[in-house]
Formats: sequence, C-alpha cells, structure tokens
Amino acid sequence: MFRKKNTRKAVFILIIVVGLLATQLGSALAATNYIKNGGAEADTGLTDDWLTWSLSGNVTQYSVDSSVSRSGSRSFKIEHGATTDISKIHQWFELFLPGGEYVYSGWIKTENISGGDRFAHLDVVFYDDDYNTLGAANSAGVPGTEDWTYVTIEFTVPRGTTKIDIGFLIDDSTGTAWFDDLELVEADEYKAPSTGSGSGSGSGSGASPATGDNTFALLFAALGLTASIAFITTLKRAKNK
Ligand SMILES: [Ca+2]
Repeated sequence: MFRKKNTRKAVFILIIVVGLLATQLGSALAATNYIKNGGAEADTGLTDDWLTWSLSGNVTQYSVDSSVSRSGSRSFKIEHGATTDISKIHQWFELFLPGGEYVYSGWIKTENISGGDRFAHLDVVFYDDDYNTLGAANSAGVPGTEDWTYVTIEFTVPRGTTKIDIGFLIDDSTGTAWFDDLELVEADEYKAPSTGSGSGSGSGSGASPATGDNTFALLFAALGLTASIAFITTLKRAKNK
C-alpha cells in the first residue's frame, strides 16, 4: 500500500519534470528576432523601423527595393557614391544587459562595390548614457558583385552599455548593396541557416532562419502539454480512488 503510493508519487514528479523540461525546450527552440522589419516587407521600412545615416551626407540613396529580395518581395538598398563616406541604415536598442551574448546576422547582395577595404557589411556599436562609444563590431565585408551572401556578428554587450546601434552599411567603398533578412537573436538561440543557397526558407518578417525549428518547438511544446494533462488526469483519478 505505502510502496504503491510512493511509486505513484515518483511517477507524478517525473511526469511534471519531463513536462516542464519539454515546455522549456519548446520555447527555447523558437528564437526571438529583436530586429523590427528585418525583411523589409513592412511599409514602415525606412520611416519608422529603420533610420538612415551618412557620415557627411554625401551622394547616397536609400530605398526599399521591391524588385530585389532574398525572401518575401523586398529588400533594403543603399547606393553609395563616395569612398570617403559611410552610408548606413540602423536601429537603436536599449534593452540589452551588459554581458549578454547575441548574434546579429543578415544577407547582403552587391553590385560593383569597390575602393577602400570595408565594402558592404553589418555593424554593431555600443554606447553609454552620454553616447560615448564603448566598442564596435563588424561582419565580414562583401566586395564586388556577389549574389546573396550570409554574414554574422557574434557579440557580448560590454559593461556600461545602455544603447546599442545595430545597422548595415556601405563603408568607404562605392557601389550598390541590398540587405535582407536581418536577425538579432540571443546567442544560445542562434542557428545558422541550413543552406547557404538562399532558398528563401526564412519568413518575410525574418522571424526564423529555418521552418524546421518551429516544427521542433511545436512538437516539444505539445509534448509538454500532453505530459501536463496526463499528470492532472492521473492526479484526479488518484483523488477519486
Ligand atoms: Ca525581404
């Protein structure tokens, strides 16, 4: 009698633990993309979600291009005419804790990017409350004329950071570049795209690099829910006995 009760108790606890773990795992697998409108698909592209900035306001044109895209139907386009300037599209973030680890990624397509040695790339700049620069990081630069190329920046938020500027740019080079599917996720949620071929598996909003991740997340969440329901049912049955 007592042994039976104890066994039942152990099974209940086991089911709870498995249920909780499965639910946690399910939510962990669905990475949150902190970038707003990373796929350029929303109409607020260069008015609300992203800002434009040029070092000296030189011959630069920024646009949302509805004839070129890696996924969905649009991408961001920068046409840059001076090798001594920077033309950048960017977003500000204020929610990240120092010490946090993140991965910023995106796709870049280029046409005649030349001059300088920085080309088209992604960047991250860290500031304190008074806008003093605390550090910066760049992705690899894409030169010349290249089809969609995947680039990343892995970074740890430096101590004292209260603002982070996240952007993509043409830096000291002339030419044209398109940017699409920008993502900013926590490092432990990051997954590289399964293929580099630009098959368009990412959603238009840039929510997830691969649809397979969501399937797994749903599976684990369902497993967690099933385990929880099984536990409650068993508990009710045990009470009624
Ligand atoms: Ca797009």
